Amino acid sequence: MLRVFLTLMFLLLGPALAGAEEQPEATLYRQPFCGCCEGHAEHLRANGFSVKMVETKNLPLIKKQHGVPLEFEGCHTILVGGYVVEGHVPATIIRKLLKERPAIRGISLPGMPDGSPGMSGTKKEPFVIYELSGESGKVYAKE
Ligand SMILES: [Cu+2]
Repeated sequence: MLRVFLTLMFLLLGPALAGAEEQPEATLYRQPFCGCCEGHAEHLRANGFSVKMVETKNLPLIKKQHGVPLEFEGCHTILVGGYVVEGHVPATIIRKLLKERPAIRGISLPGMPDGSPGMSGTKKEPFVIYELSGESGKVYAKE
């Protein structure tokens, strides 16, 4: 009987646990009416993230609270897995961050580069994603 119970628990919980790992929960803070923020949220959802959108009229405060320096500000701020992700960072890089779990506050793709997820236009050069850490200007990844 115990064995049956354990097998059942495994069957019930196994997929749920795996699912939690594969579908990171992200909270995206944006200014009202930001269209490209919506575009980035759609990109993340299409890549298996669950995204909660929060509108705020005081985005600079959110950035300040999570230690995003002025020069690394993007157009919206995402909290995911204990990290802050600033701007239009591609989902693959966020997954890399969540997998590697480096000892940094987060990452940023400053500005709004053409062709980045959620942005229109065509990509002209590799996106440079910076670390948000004590070492200012350290590159986390290029995509
Ligand atoms: Cu944007």
